[in-house]
Amino acid sequence: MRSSLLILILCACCGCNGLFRSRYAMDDPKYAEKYEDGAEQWDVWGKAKQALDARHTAGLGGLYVGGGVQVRPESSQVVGGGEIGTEGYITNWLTGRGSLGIYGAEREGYGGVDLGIRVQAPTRIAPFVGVGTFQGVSRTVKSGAFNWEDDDKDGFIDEPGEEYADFDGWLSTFYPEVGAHFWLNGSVRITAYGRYFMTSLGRDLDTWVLGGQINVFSR
Ligand SMILES: [Ca+2]
Ligand SMILES: [Ca+2]
Repeated sequence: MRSSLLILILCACCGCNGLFRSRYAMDDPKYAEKYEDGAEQWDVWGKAKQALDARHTAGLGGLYVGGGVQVRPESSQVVGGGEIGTEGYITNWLTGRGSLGIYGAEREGYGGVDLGIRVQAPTRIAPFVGVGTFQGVSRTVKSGAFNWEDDDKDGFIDEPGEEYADFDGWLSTFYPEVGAHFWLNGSVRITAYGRYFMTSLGRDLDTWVLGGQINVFSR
């Protein structure tokens, strides 16, 4: 984070163009209005302010796609998935978001609705903390070898290796979240996050979900 800030400030000083140009969000009307007359070439602090300022974000809203994986050192299965949702800036430091997501592995999975809020710095590189909840259904594969039923409908009852998929009902999770955003320009933002999933199935199943998302905002 510190090195990224240094790069931004260095680029601001050098007036370099491209990804790290000092007036990065000129495609946003409010930002463009504010910095229509850019800082003078050797106005280092003026350039740095332009390069870091994201106070114009209040009122922005838009769609995002994202995805992540569960970090479970004790399991060889990788549970991963994706989501599509919408996020909006209530103020320039507070966003609300909601999405539909589905995550799975070969033998398990879950899908549902994700809702959350984030408190973030109104800056181009924006660390944030948040809280959220995921509500949905989960599915696991269980052994059907000892229940006197032909679970897989293959004409044999309780044959070796017989299994069936079971929906466990509602999976309800709550999570705190930490992460950081980076604005590519005035409308596109990329994000990396970590969420500590605490599920209704017990503390033994708590996991970290590491993920990312890309948002496209407009007014
Ligand atoms: Ca059976
Ligand atoms: Ca069977």
